[in-house]
Amino acid sequence: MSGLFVTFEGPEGAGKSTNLQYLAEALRAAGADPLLTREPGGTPIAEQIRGLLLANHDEQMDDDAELLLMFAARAQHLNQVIRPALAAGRIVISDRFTDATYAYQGGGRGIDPERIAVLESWVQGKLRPDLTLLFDVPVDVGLARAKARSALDRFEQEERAFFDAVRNTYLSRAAQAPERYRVIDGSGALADVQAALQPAVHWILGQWRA
Ligand code: Z5A
Repeated sequence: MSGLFVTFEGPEGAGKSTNLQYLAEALRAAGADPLLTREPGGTPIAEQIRGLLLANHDEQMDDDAELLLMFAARAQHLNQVIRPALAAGRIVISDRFTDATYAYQGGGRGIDPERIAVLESWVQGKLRPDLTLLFDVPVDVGLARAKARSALDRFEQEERAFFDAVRNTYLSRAAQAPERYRVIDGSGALADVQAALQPAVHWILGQWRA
């Protein structure tokens, strides 16, 4: 793989989508042509799986079904979009990836991370992000932003303990692999968050030019 794989992670309302667009503009201004994508989703089939995952249903979704659907969408996304773009040397920026599975299905739902690791190896082989930007916000701040923006999806209706576990799992994974993660405080004013992103912008451009 000759491209660069960057992922954006964090709890709801952390500002991932907003700052992803900002990063993309900064990269384009420097002459790069990043591919922007998201999970679950990123291809027509994977977007249909996303619809299933985020919709509110009368029937409760089984935790294992949820986990497997995340990886089904990921397999499609990886093979149709991410791997070809990396092979073509592009910078790929994904709004969420497998760290979200560890945080939501592992931390939030309580699924054993070793089971997630089995699926990660199966679907991804050795492919892992080169850089993960983790936008961290207190749960109350993120939920207030999400509520102000739109109707709540199936995940956003979870209990407070679920979101605490999601946030703690993200932070603990970042602490265990500091070479891959940059933790960015997403709770301040947008200008401050974007200032905090500058070192990552420079790092990505440095890798891309190398
Ligand atoms: N999920 C999973 O469980 N397992 C997996 O493996 C994967 C995903 C891959 C995807 O939903 C759901 O799937 C997600 C996890 C689960 N759970 N939920 N919910 P999604 O993609 O629709 O939702 P999201 O990823 O949580 O994104 P979000 O709620 O849209 O949050 P965001 O992208 O981090 O934030 P934003 O859209 O940039 O900003 C939210 C609002 O806050 C918006 O109105 C902004 O204008 C505002 N904002 C952003 N930054 C600021 C600052 N700094 N100050 C003030 N206001 C701000």
